[in-house]
Amino acid sequence: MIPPDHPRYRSLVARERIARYAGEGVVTFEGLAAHGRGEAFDYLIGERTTESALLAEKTAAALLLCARRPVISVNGNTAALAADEVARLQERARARVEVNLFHRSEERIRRITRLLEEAGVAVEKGEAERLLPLSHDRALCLRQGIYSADTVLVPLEDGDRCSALCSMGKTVIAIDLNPLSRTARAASLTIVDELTRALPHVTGACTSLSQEEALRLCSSYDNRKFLSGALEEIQKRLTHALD
Ligand code: PTJ
Repeated sequence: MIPPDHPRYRSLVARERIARYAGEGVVTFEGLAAHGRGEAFDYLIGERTTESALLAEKTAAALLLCARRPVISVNGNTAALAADEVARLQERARARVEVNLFHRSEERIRRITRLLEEAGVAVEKGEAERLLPLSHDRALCLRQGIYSADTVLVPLEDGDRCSALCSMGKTVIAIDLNPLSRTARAASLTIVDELTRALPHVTGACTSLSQEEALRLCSSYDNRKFLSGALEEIQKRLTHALD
């Protein structure tokens, strides 16, 4: 039982969830390592949504609203930490949700699908085909899902698939606390924020953005600015760490 007044409450709750779902085979051991890397970068950006990340979150909402076929790609960590938020975003963004795994097994797909459905997510199903230009199992996806999407939201991604999706002409929105990762640099738009803080902001903006503002954001964003915004934030915090 983690006391809510603990200064690191959110982080400890997230750890507890990710460890519990690792025990249930939803999250992999590699997913635990990825979570730890995320925590380290979150510390560096001050465990809060920066101004630059908030603008990226609004821009992500605009891209989803302006898309013809938006798809949210969900892996083990995302399902464990944010199944409810994925359900809310799916509804507001009218997006399809597909489970796509790096460490793929039919058993994990089933478990993650069940967890998402219990949270109210409508999950795409069917026979996955090797449709992405990749040599590992992340090439497997659904024809009516990720393959046909024009815009894909990929939380906690690996760089290879992000590049593959971009090379297919898709708009790729990544959520990644590490602004230096290959994913962050390859994506069309990167949200450098923690997943469970980022998703509610994207969902909220899906409701509040006017069509005019959404179109303006879609046509004027520059991912390098979001990445340099995050790096400047980290630099500032490191410079003043002992003040
Ligand atoms: O469930 P699977 O089999 O698809 O595997 C999922 C993982 C996450 C293991 C897989 O995609 C992977 O290996 O990812 P990477 O290459 O380690 O990248 C994950 C990135 O997400 C890292 O750059 C982390 O900093 C970042 N990250 C981790 N936790 C969070 C995060 N970013 C935002 N919010 C988090 N909670």
